[in-house]
Amino acid sequence: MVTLYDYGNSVCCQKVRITLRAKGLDWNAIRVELFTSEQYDPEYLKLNPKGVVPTLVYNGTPVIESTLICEFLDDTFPDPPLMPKDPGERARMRVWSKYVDEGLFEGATEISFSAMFREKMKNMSPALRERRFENIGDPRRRDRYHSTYEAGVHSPFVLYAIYAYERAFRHMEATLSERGPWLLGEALTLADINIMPFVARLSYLGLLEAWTADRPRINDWWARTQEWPSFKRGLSDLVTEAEFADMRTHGPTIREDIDRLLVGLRKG
Ligand SMILES: N[C@@H](CCC(=O)N[C@@H](CS)C(=O)NCC(=O)O)C(=O)O
Repeated sequence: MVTLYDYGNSVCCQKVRITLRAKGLDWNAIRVELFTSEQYDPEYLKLNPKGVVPTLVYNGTPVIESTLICEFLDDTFPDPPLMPKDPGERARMRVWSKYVDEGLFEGATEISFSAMFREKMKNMSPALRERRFENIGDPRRRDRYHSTYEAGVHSPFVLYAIYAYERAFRHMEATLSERGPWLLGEALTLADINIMPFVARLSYLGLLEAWTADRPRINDWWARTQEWPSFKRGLSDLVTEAEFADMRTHGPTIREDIDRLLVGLRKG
């Protein structure tokens, strides 16, 4: 029995849900309300000491960290395989999870925060807002949230986010031109699944073009991704109309700033 502690429009949960769908698995979903800080409930912290989603529980064993959860699912349910057997190819696959874990995750959060969640948080009571900033006392995370809350798109964390996407997309375009149609070649792997929610988020915010206007191979990859049934069933079908509308409305408000910052970054 697979249980997933989940939150609808969370990029990390989306990775896991796509993988579950690709494996043909059903799961029991338990929604953790991030905006009312249910992730800090002491019982939940026993499963996930970081106080974040997702957490997967399989036969009583909790597994945390979305990248590790996806690999765990592939090890536990080998059909169809989503990781190459060859160690060199496997290392190549993990380069893409590194991009996510060392830049794109924070990047997607900061860009979404500056465009959208920031507005939502302005309407919270100060006590609830502070509690959300605090997380479980992680000072780096608190400073990052504070910075983007105060300065919006002018926070240095948004600049780091834009750079993280630029670096990953530069490599992605070059890789797809050498091997495609997927990141490791013929077979769709966890490399692609890892990246999917992060491209989807920019696209739904109406911002993807800022990076990909002159990157046709990423656009082809994204078009193929949107047609893949496991992507639809694990991600796009589960985003609510209200969430789509929020992203569509708020994303474009930071487009000019993103363009300006990208120009600066590309000049070096
Ligand atoms: N590296 C972790 C990151 C998990 C994470 O931070 N998840 C976000 C949602 S995408 C979360 O739970 N945030 C809680 C919060 O914002 O307080 C993973 O990949 O699982």
